[in-house]
Amino acid sequence: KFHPERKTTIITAPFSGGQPKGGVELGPEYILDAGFEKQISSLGWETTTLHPLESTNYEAMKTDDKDKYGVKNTHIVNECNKLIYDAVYKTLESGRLAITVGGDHSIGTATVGASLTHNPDTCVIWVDAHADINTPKTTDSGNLHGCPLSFLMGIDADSYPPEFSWVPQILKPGKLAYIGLRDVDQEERRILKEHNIPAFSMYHVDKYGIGKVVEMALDKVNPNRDCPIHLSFDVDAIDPSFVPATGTRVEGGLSLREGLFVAEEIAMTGLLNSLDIVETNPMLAETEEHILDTVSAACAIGRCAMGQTLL
Ligand code: NNH
Ligand code: MN
Ligand code: MN
Ligand code: MN
Repeated sequence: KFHPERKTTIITAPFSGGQPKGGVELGPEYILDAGFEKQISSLGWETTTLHPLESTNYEAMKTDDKDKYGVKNTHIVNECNKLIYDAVYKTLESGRLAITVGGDHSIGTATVGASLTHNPDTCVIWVDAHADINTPKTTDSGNLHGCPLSFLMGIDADSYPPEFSWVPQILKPGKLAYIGLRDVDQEERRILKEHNIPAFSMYHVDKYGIGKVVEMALDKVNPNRDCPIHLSFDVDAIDPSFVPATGTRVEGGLSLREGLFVAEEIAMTGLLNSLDIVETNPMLAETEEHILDTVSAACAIGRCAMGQTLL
């Protein structure tokens, strides 16, 4: 429905400053080298690529120290996010579907922010083992990849470093649903409860099955199936036995098929307008096979979301 002309832009976000482990900035390179663009164009999409971080050296400026606000790398996270935001926004305004390939999940601040600025009716499906809704006040780690959703919702806004003032605080609690959660911090649980955010954890996947869970998630955020969808897919939602090369592995995740099914079902709605594939870290692989499995899964998520199954 939203993209009858099938035009998409693949935006690379090789960034690791939202968490302490090196290597996640190599995700886009590995995924593109595996033939991702060709895989998407084979599905009938006209593709182009953007590399908004190409002339920055922010990667080299990464530190592991918390600032006085309790978070790390505030400056570079925001500088990179602003560049990614502009690329996603420009892509959407030109009528193309935006696929952003990360990089760590701190870039969700930019991609979701741009999607919502482009169309405030956009709903967000966040597929992740984690809730990524800590605030500078609640985060233990200080890692900004655990915080993007709070910035977009303006939760605990008085605790934000001034660098975040550019972020549009326009995500409403009724427009966000989670799938795959299994490692949620205590304070994040409180936030989810307080804002009544629908969270389908692995418990719900086991109890109802993935088909019903996706349907329930869409019923919550997109009851009439008429709003654009932003799918933000953290590969750690999938079980580490299928996706080992990622920074925060949590046992008991989605099977590979369940993860791909989420993407397929969203493709079926015809409402996908923007997609993130994040947290692929080839450097955390212990074997060649780990790299291959993880990069293949990341590519497959993209193909499924872009309608491979509909052909
Ligand atoms: N909740 C933890 C934190 O805020 C872990 C976040 N890690 C992730 N998120 N990989 O997707 O640091
Ligand atoms: Mn649009
Ligand atoms: Mn995440
Ligand atoms: Mn995660």
